[in-house]
Amino acid sequence: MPKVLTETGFRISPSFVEEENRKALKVLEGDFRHLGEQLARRGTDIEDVTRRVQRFSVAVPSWGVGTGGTRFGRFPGEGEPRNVYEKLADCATIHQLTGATPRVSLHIPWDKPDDPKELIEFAQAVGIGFDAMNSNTFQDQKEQKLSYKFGSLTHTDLAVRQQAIDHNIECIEIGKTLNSKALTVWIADGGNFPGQVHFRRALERYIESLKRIYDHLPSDWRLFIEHKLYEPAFYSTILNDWGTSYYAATATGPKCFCLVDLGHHPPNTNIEMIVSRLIQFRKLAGFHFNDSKYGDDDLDTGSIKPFQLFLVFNELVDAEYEKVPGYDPAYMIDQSHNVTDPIESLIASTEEIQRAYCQSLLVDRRALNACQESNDALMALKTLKAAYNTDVNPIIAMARYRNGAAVDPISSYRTSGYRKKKGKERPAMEGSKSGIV
Ligand SMILES: [Mn+2]
Repeated sequence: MPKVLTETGFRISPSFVEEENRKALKVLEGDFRHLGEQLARRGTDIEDVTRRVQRFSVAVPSWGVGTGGTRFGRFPGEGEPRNVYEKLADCATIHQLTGATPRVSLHIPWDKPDDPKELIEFAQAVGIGFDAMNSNTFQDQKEQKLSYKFGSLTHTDLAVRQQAIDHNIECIEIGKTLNSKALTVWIADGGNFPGQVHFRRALERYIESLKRIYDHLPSDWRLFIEHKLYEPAFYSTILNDWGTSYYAATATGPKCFCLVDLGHHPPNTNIEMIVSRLIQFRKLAGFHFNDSKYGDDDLDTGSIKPFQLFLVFNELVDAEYEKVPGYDPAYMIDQSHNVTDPIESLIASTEEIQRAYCQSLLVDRRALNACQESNDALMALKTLKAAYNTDVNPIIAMARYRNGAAVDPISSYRTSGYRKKKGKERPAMEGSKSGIV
């Protein structure tokens, strides 16, 4: 057993979860049976849907278990994780209770391990694996020679670009030891003033840099890029929309794909249509889930626009249903938790993602296709709404139970006293903070 395991302290015992579940099971079984009868009348087998929900998973970000912040500041929470091991311990707790988050996405250098072997042993001991690696060239590090103030992969100075390329290659090297299979390139390059950046030349430099990173990609890895309308640059960003992202991914190579982050578009954008386009063009990498009212708010998934989330999943499930070749989306939550316990927010968000997926599985696709072919607009919407308006809580709870997780994860989490215990175990350290962009 790795030495650090004993240092991360309290864990919720499996017998505690079992006892909590025992109390909730009778009511759940009744609700599940009732919903099963309803769905059977619609020709849907609840057992089949439940099995598919059981198999569904989403990655959690290591930076999501600390309290985030805004440009105004940050209000640290009790018992926040202070290092990568404590972050993994919190992520493992989320997986223990949801049964749906078996992988963690690391951000380098925030999570750079001193000893990758020890980190793997620890992860295995707490039952968690590693998702995509995330690079960071949006802030300067202590030992760093050159500054990213005016860009990284698109910088006018070749030496700065090379430094950023080298950092991304280092992320791949660390990821190889952790059995990760993807690199997400985080890019903050852009301009705050008209005239500051030559748009065409900057994009050329970006794609050239991306190709140099791509050259180092292992054969079974994928490279993810992500468009974003604005922020941190407020006038122009290098990958400002999905079209530019699609072009850059295509120019870079067949293993380069486009991520969609729900908060990276102008308000009222038809994001489900962007998803459909990227699926059609075989370039959808997957998702960064969160929710948005105005911009990249990083609010909890499903808290603002649950119908939009359902419509996005409707496209994803449709691609599954039609067996689009090469379709293999990577799902990750990318949120900033400012006023809630991050563990509770990540549990609740996981549940909302499962809900949208489950509702999409209930769409009668033959009926929908018939409506589309006969131009019956009203019944097409009603077909979608029949699925969306179904209360699928019993399926999600049963999927959790059958996966050995908690029937009511937030209730069990609160009853366990996890946060209070971590508050005692993890006194705040000078300089410990969670970054989020
Ligand atoms: Mn994102």
